[in-house]
Amino acid sequence: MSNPRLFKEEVKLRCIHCGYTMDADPWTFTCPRCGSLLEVEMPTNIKFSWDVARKRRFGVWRYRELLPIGDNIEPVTMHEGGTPLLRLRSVENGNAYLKFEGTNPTGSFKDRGMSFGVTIAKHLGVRGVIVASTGNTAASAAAYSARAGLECIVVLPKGKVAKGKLAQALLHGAHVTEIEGVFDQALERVFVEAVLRGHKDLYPLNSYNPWRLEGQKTLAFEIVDEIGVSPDVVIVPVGNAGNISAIWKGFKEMYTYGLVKRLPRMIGVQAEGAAPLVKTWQAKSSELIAVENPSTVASAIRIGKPVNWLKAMKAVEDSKGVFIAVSDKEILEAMRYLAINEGIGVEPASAASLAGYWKALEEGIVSRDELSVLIATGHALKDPDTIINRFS
Ligand code: AN7
Repeated sequence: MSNPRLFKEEVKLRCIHCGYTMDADPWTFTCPRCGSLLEVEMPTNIKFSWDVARKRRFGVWRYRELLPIGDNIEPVTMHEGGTPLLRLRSVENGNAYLKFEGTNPTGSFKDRGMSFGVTIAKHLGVRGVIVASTGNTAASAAAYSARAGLECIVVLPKGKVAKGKLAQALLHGAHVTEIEGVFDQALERVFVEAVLRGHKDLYPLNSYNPWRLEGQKTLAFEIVDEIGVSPDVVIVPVGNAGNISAIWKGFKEMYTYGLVKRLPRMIGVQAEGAAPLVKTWQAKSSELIAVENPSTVASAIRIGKPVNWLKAMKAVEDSKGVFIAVSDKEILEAMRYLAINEGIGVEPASAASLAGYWKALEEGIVSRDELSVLIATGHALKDPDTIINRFS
């Protein structure tokens, strides 16, 4: 039998800056014309029905027709996604739901994109995958590449990764390289090793890889699958800004296909000490205002130069949303609040979505009766040190 098609027919890559469009290619990460980021353009005519989809398990692969992957490609999966959407009963009569991504196989939303990305890597026949990470991407890449029988190389900022995440990367047998500096330097290193050198033996799975984000857009599909409509507001903690871009893409595609009648406002939340997108947004700047030495208790989003900044700016602008900064104190209060009042244990970065929701209510950006979905990106056990140091 001939090799199955990796991508569906008519899937394209499109530059988010100049609009240049090219054929689908797993190894092109920047626009050949202007160097900006690419996004996956789905075919206009797909066959999707909720009834057919709902015969499959709730999760990433339920929505196969809405993903660019070829019909006969076998996924590398651990039943990621299908996470609970929990009503926050105690939040001041608000109409807020929390999508608890901590229940994914490795404890964060990264598993959605990693299942998708490692499926591509396996099909390409590479030796392994490589990622820079603040922790969760490393944990997820390590587990999914182990499942696929691939090597995994992770580049981490030394001494700055929460223990649970480092432990997972080691447990699953990843080769760990630690570098001086923050995530942004680790990412530059991976880009040089995996992309600029052009060896094509290690598949890079950071979020400049537009294919990985296709797995993450299923967060939007699941929300609509469960509540039947688009919420009014979706609130997302933002680091490298891949997730907010992916979720918005998911909603937009459902709108294009007539699966929803309206779109939510996207609210991106950053920590005050690592808020390049809030600064760029407030200054209405057409260039990223980077943060040189990002600092926050929420180590997952301690990122000063988000690679997907332009995608995220567009998502927030097009959706009539906003970027909000919250302090470490507010993040820790929200984390403790969820744990004590709702029984939900999340890591600090994830609690930024509740802290952002509170701020948005206070500032009149969101009203209490609006249906708001808060993305809680990772599990509390990821970062036990913060819990023991701050709450005991
Ligand atoms: C719990 O693992 O960047 O805005 O290298 O782990 O898509 O980057 C993690 C990011 C939010 C931000 N919440 O998502 C990594 C990494 C948690 C996270 C984010 C991350 P993006």
